Amino acid sequence: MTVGSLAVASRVSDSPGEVVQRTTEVPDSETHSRAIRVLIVDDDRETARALERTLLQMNTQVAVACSGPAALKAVEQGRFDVILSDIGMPDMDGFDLLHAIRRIDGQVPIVLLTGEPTVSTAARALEVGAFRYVTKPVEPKELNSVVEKAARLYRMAQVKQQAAQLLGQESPMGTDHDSLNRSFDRCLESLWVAFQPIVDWNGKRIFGFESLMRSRVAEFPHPGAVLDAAERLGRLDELGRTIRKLTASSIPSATNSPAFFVNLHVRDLLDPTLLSDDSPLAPFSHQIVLEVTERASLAEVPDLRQRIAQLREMGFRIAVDDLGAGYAGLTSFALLEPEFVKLDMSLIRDIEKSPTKRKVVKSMVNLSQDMGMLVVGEGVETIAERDVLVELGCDFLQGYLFAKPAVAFPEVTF
Ligand code: G
Ligand code: MN
Repeated sequence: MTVGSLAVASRVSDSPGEVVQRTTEVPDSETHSRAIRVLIVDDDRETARALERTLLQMNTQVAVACSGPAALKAVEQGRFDVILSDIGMPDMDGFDLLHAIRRIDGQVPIVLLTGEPTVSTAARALEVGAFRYVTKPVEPKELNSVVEKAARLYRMAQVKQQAAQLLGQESPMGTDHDSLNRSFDRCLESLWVAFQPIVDWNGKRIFGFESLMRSRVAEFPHPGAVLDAAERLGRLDELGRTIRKLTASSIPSATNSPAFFVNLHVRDLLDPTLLSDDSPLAPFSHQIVLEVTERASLAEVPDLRQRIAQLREMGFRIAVDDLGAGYAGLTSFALLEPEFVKLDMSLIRDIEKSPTKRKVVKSMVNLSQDMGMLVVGEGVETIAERDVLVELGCDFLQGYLFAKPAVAFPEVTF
């Protein structure tokens, strides 16, 4: 089997290692938006052809590789906006290919396809940083939509990088994969967690603390930058485990057994160590509230209900974080049936000046309490905001007014 190079457009070859490229004829009016460059990787030529035919119906430029090594060669030589790869292939499977491509291009979205879907491969695909996991046969509509979304995301990543350069910000995302990995190693080694009190204002006591990850490495000046890098490097698991270990190590030194609120990334829900009995948080599970943000979709977590049920069985409680900031629907509520609800600070800001915000928050507080949930108002910065939230019946409050996140454990003057 020969490993072919990227053939010139419209040349057709049937040799298995060869990469073949075709371009759609695009009417003039559409040429302003550049064709999406897609690489299809599948050892089954029929499938590859079918995918190619579908994609050529949209504004794409398609190359086909019939093996992992041929695909790698193509990625080394050309630029792609999206890579669609089969998982089961003889020379190099889709996961190995994904890892190999990440060494060359840290950002290009990779969609993994499989004819034999299982929960564990789906979980693994997302854990290692695949953009999507799709089951074959793929409906043309779904294929087009996934490819379009992936290409758009890739362009956004590139534009963000350009913006950072323009603004003179040294973006670690612009650096190559290996040096980003090294910076991230340093970041993990020196990572620390800050704690911010969550108060019961009426009872004049600290109810608990939220643990918040903090970086000491200049390339990642804020937690968002750490998360972006972890996502890009496929190292979200390591990050989540580090945060949970650091949080757990502080818990024994707290007095009066407060609750501890720990933020989870959606991908943490796929990490088997979260559910394992010897995880660092497990001994304190009855004190722990796991926060799941409203900002991200939970659609990609297979078995979500079962995972959440298992966490509850272990003693953990669940909070929906950033309520009001995310998706319009109530899917996270329905799926998680949380014990706590955390209202996003955008709803809290200047609430005393906005009758609309007061009405919305009042309804949220009432509905949550009707469902047996406790409500935390986040990001409280002023006395006026505090007083309104107390009046509206918020159970707990958190924000700079009481204490900023700091080393274990900041105090509050009531
Ligand atoms: O998404 P999540 O709610 O977990 O984010 C909490 C973030 O909000 C933390 O980074 C924390 O530092 C920040 N934060 C906490 N209290 C306040 C506040 O009163 N005002 C503002 N602007 N940010 C806050
Ligand atoms: Mn939070």
